[in-house]
Amino acid sequence: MSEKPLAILKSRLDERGYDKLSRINNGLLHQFVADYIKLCNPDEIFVSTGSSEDLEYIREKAIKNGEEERLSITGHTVHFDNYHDQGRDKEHTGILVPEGVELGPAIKTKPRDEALKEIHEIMKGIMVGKELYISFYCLGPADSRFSIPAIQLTDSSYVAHSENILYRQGYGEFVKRGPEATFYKFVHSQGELDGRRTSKNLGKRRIYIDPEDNIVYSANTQYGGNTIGLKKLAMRLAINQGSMQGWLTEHMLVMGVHGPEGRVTYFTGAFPSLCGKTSTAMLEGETIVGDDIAYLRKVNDEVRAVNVEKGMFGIIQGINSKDDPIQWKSLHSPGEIILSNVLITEDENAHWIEKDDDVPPKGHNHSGEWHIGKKDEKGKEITCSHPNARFTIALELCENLDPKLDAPEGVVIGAIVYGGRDSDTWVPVEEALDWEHGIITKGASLESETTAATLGKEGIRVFNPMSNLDFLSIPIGRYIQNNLDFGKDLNKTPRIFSVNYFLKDENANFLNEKTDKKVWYKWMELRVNDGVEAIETPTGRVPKYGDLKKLFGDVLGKDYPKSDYEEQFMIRVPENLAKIDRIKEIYGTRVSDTPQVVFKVLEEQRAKLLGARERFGNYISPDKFAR
Ligand code: SPV
Ligand code: MN
Repeated sequence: MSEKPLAILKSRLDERGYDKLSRINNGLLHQFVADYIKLCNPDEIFVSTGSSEDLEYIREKAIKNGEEERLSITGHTVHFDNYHDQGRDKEHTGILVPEGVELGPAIKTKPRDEALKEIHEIMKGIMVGKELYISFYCLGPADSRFSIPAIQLTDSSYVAHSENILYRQGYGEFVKRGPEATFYKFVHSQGELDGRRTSKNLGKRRIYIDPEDNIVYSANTQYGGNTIGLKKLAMRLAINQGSMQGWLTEHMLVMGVHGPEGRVTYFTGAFPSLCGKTSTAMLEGETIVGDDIAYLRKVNDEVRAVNVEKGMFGIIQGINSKDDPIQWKSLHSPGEIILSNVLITEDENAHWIEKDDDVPPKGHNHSGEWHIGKKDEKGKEITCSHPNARFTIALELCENLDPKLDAPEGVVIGAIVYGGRDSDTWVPVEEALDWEHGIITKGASLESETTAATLGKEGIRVFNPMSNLDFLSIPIGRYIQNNLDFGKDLNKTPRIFSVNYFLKDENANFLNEKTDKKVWYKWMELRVNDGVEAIETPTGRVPKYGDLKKLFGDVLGKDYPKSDYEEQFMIRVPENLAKIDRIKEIYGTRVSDTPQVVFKVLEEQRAKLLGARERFGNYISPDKFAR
């Protein structure tokens, strides 16, 4: 007979560690931990209950073992990933599917049996000479119907430290739920390290998601998007679970937008990586609930959302004192912050792309010792920080934190926003005609020019429905249908909007300043509360010039000339028609289970655009549609 899990744990853990694990009355949990201790074979094991003492232990270990270095500001540290491990590895990330299951050509899958064999082979003995950290978390607020407990095994103190900043501790939930607990499981190993303490065997980098067992495996990588189990890895498990249970897991920020007389309307917003999601969630004057992942449920015929996380793993590129004053302040105040892949100078200060002040001439960064002009092995100039360099911070350190972060029932959602990197098609802000129109022509039609958040070439327009394509673990058509169904039978359906922060003129200059988005959110808040009228165009409802002019004055103290409005909000018929062609082509060829209504709604939009072109030409001022 095989050894009992508790006996294995007793033989491998010290007394305190064993005590902590055996206090959780859950045989499946013990079995899981015992299995992976046996397989990975760490030298030491530390169990964290999330007590301040345990959190301190992990923080200190990250410094002692060289995964992080202290910086000049108290509490700040820096971590480096391998030069070639700076983004999510889409190529080697796969959903494990049993024989006969198809998720369609746009979702990366691996045959389950084969992949399990491969990853177990890779992980055999992978933690020899290392310490294993075992931590417990709760995805979502404590005592909430939204929430899911999770356990992480990792040999990286940086990963455990990051999770302690980003997620709510869950040891108590495990103890409380006992044998009832169903939970997500994450096993990560950074594998062998090089002299700079970064993962060495990138050829064997693998991230495998197994929805059948709710386990995710990650090996030979350190970059957060590949390793922080609770983040994008858990998201794939939750999308699958939500699909079976009638709720949604979305790549969305959650924020409170503050209207007149103290009114707060909660928004969610989906944006692909590096498209302004965190800076939107951190807009001055509004309050943040979350910046990356939300669970949405229908409760009493309303849409409610919680932030799965309690911290941010945000992009640091471009943060400066003018455009991002709140983040700027947090990044210059003492507190627990991990920076990753930025430039560190001799006096232990951090610098990043487009920070205030000049780039220091030298320092060390994700490429090792660095100086201005340094080139990599392909002759490409290495920027001072990586474009996907990040900061990890608890939301409680942000002065704009919304008081409802931990509300077990979440917040009622009044609006859902979709936006991507789009230089020439969508207007800066537009309301969908209704739920179905919004889900199809905005969410399901989202495209974005690629960025540094994933490995590969930047600047190519790609299809990214709801900005969630990278994380889907169910067929795209089913996911779109789930979204369509979600809006049915509601008391007050959230309004759906699109935004475009990246519209350019013919000389490739941005048509808007970064801070203009403050106005778009105030306008949307008024729309949700019937405080302002709009103009119905073939693509949706756009603001009236006078309303924006007033808001630009009130919110930004800025004039808003009519010529700016005309240029930004003209309906670009050829570009919109071309987009419909692209999207229809994708849903016709790369998605095998597209709901028919997608084609119908896109065709209706095409017909409206063609009708408008007949009357007014290719580029049409919104005023032409005003009644
Ligand atoms: C994103 O890229 O969307 C992120 C960071 O939020 S990652 O953890 O890499 O997914
Ligand atoms: Mn994200």
